[in-house]
Amino acid sequence: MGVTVGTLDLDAYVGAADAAIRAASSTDALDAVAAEYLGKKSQLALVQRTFGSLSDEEKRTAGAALQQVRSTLDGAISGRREALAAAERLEQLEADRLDLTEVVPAQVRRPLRRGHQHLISQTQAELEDVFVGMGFTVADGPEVETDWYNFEALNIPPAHPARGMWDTFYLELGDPETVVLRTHTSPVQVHLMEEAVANNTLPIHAVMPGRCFRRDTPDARHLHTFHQIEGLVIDEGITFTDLAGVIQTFTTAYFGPAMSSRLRPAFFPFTEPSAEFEITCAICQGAGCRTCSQTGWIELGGCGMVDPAVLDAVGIDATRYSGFAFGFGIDRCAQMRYQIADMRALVENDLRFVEQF
Ligand code: FA5
Repeated sequence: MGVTVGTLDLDAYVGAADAAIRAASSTDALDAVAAEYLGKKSQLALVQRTFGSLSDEEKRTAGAALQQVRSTLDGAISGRREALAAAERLEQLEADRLDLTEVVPAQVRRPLRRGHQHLISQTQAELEDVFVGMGFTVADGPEVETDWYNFEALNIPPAHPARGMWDTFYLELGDPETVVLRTHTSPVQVHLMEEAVANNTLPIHAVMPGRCFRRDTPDARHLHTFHQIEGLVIDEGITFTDLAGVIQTFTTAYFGPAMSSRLRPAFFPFTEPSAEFEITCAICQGAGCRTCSQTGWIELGGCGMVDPAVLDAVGIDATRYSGFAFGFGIDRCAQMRYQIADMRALVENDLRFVEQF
């Protein structure tokens, strides 16, 4: 027979509480069980309040028995609480686990914001494709050049007035004014010719796209960092007609047949004769505007027959070989094809502009 205090059978009370503690399936449910069996309104607390009518001896015995019940149930509750808390932590961990193999259903998936190539890169790729289609190879060269490659090997000696055509950024490397950010892609011609001579791989039919740098003040059709695509053909029996034909083919492929163009005599120290290639300004259709400085024409590039002095400088036999070269602005081509009134828009990184192309 168990101990009874007042009307409360303590063994039965502990048994019922134990069963409820074990049945509690969450820490919240366990809190409720604890309140029911040990809280202020529990039967245990109610019995305690009747102690006033007991003798001192009875009080001591009953008090000790109730204390025993309390500590038994406290122990059971905290044991159960630990087990439940551990299980809940595990559940949370499981829920938080990142499943890298998970396939998110299409209707839940957020659309990917996929970037795309900048218009200048697209234009470069498109121009390369046109030339590859004509049998040219694509070559690359350094953006930092020595004075020799950027100027001297191209028949532009130190005091030559033509140096003024290219406002140069000099680097503080080596002797003063000997290392430059290339002002045009023409020095890549020199690298290719040297390689072809060294490896005995003439003829050359190549284009060389890349970045160029000049101390130009940016305006509607100039940037300080821009892009050119250089072309070089060195072979036997090459004439100016071949040059004109190549320019005609590539500009028609890029701009379409409706574009009107002209070749104007010009001067470059490394070509003779030399010309500038111009097209009708696409912004004003030739009427004259701010972009073309009211001329109605936009220069896309320079070209000419490779000067025999340049062939001599790299050791190519000018009595056997001849060639032509050209250098066109890639940014300028894109500007005219997409009728961009101010070239600076290409590099200002305004997404509303860039995303149109
Ligand atoms: C040259 O750079 C010569 N190397 C071209 C050449 C190559 C002539 C081979 C003969 C044989 P020019 O400085 O004119 O030439 O530049 C050629 C083209 O590059 C220009 O017509 C223009 O389209 C582009 N360009 C030049 N400077 C800038 C600039 N600051 N910003 C944007 N485009 C430019």
